Amino acid sequence: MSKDLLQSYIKPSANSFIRMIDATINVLYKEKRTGRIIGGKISGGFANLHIPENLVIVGDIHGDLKSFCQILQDIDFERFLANPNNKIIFLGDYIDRGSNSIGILYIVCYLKNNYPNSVILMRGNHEAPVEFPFSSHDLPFKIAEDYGKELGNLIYNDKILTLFRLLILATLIQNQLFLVHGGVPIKDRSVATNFRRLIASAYENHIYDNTMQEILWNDPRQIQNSHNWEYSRRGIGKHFGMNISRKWLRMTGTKVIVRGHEPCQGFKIDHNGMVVTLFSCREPYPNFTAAYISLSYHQLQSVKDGIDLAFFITKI
Ligand SMILES: [Mn+2]
Repeated sequence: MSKDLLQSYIKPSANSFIRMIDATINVLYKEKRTGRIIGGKISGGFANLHIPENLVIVGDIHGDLKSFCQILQDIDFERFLANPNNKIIFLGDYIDRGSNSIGILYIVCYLKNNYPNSVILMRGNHEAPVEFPFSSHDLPFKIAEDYGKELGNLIYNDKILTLFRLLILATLIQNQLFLVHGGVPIKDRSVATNFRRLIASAYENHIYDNTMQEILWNDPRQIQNSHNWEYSRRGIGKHFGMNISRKWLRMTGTKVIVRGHEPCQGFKIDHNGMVVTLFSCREPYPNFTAAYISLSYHQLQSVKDGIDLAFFITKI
């Protein structure tokens, strides 16, 4: 990506920012209405994909434009995304903490608009609905700073919150990967036969059902108690143990749960290789490392656990 191009993304004018978000909202509405994406299906908040020709996964970005552009450059994104059988999947947490949330939002919208079949935008806890308050959500203030209070309110409340509602909550890549931002929900009764429906409608049900909240906030831990979960120290969401990971892998017929949500040295492996955490920013977390996953159809097909998958992680 050229420097000039990059500069123009850093501070889009209010008009071009609004136009870009509106266009993305339309693309996402259409995707949900038709259920169609090349190489898979979309059903509400659930994306079901065949193994793509090439796959890139990006974890938490948190407004870190430098790491983000490095990843796009590394994968030669224009060539990569021009093939609709390739997929780049973002695990969410595009915004907050770093210095360039607006620029990142603008670029990910640009990518979804221009390459709708090659890009999956998932929802992180920083893209949560207003019913889930949490600290360090600085985007609304940054927007008011850049565009003024009145216009800023309109951009955030009418445009950005609508965009967030349309993001994907979980992506299944057939036989291989199950992707979420935070973790798998702890619930187990009657989930087995209809986990697709549970996730597809998790946003619509989020006021009285915890599925969405847990997908966005949960973390994998070693749990000693018999239910294999405990409340999270984050104050929202839960810690899930190895048995719950095993259950979800069996239910979804996949081999690894891939998630973001926790800073680490690029990646970490939990639950004996059943869970891989990927982290893709550095600016707001200078003591940690940014990384991304990149692999081909045949490479992904050969992955049997998180230890195999880690072989395809590049630190930047
Ligand atoms: Mn997160």
